[in-house]
Amino acid sequence: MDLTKTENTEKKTLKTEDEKLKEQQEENPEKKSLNIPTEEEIHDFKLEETEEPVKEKESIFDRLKKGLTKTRDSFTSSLTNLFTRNVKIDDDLYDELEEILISADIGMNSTIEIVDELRGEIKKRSIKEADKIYPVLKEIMIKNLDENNLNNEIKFKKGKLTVILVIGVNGVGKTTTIGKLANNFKNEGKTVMLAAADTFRAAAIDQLQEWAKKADVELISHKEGADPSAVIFDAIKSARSKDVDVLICDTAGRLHNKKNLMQELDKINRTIDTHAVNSNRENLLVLDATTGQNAVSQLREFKNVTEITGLILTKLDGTAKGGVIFPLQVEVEVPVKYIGVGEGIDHLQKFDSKSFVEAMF
Ligand SMILES: Nc1nc2c(ncn2[C@@H]2O[C@H](COP(=O)(O)OP(=O)(O)OP(=O)(O)O)[C@@H](O)[C@H]2O)c(=O)[nH]1
Ligand SMILES: [Mg+2]
Repeated sequence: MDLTKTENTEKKTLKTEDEKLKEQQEENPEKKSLNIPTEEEIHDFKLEETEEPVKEKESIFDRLKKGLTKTRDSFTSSLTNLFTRNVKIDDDLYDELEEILISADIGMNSTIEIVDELRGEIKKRSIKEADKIYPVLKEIMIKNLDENNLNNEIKFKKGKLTVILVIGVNGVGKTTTIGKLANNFKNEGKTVMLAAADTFRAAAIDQLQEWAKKADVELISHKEGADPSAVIFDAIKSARSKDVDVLICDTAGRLHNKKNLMQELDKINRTIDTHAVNSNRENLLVLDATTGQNAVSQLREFKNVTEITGLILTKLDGTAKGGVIFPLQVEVEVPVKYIGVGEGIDHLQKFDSKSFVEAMF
């Protein structure tokens, strides 16, 4: 299969979607609906979160908001419509609410959970008017993500090597995300090394080399067709001798049901376990948010065959409906650690449930 071709087509599609979104926004600036956060709220939130320059952070949040425009527009207008059209809070209203949540990719089980909790809260708080439901719903959604998101930091220990293995199916954004992660960690003052363990084709090694150059970090690579475990073995040795803080390993795109590729992954895992004894381990699964419920199946399938310590959800600047984060995190219970909001080196952010739900509404 010509993977380069697949990438190019995907890139084109995404670009077009991006352009479409831009056009839509120009035609329909700042759609007003209930509870869309004000600029001040966004600003305050960002200030709490980090001490980095506010301008850049705002622009990343805006990018996520813009990416989720499609979801937000149909989601919030359907919700507003539902809550203003109905005066009475009854089963029909809850049924319709379930449909709206499911259409935002929230998934059946998470939707049922959210709506059940909402029913309870509405009763407990003696809310009688439908138009008071909206903020309670948002509160519950944030809480649900938060509860399952307590442990979404990558834990670094001073003086200890952290090895991050990045896996996922073809074209989800593994290599791009590694470039962004390298840049992020480097900006945090860590020393970073990359291992080009996608030896499937030369272009994959060159692509990672480009990212290494952009992020200004070292890369360990072998030739096309080499054993990925051998690349990782060398990289661990080199990282150890140079006191590197983080080693991030790229891997070839693979499906959980391709036996030989899964055996290769086993071997990679064993190589890290054996030769990076005492290191911090992370196995991050990259998922493309535009694939909706398919991303949930990918997580379940990968989780059955290998350990996954966290997720990175990419392409949230495209046509993705962000709701997929609920089944991933709440049902399968794997924390989303980072989200990708573009193709640039700065377009990765730590996942934060509050700003995510704010961007969705
Ligand atoms: N819009 C957008 N595009 C992204 C994002 N992350 C990755 N991409 C694009 O997705 C395409 C595939 O990215 P890669 O990083 O090559 O994906 P991969 O998983 O390494 O692919 P394989 O190595 O072929 O399995 C590229 O065109 C990237 O620019 C993102 O967050 N947003
Ligand atoms: Mg790749």
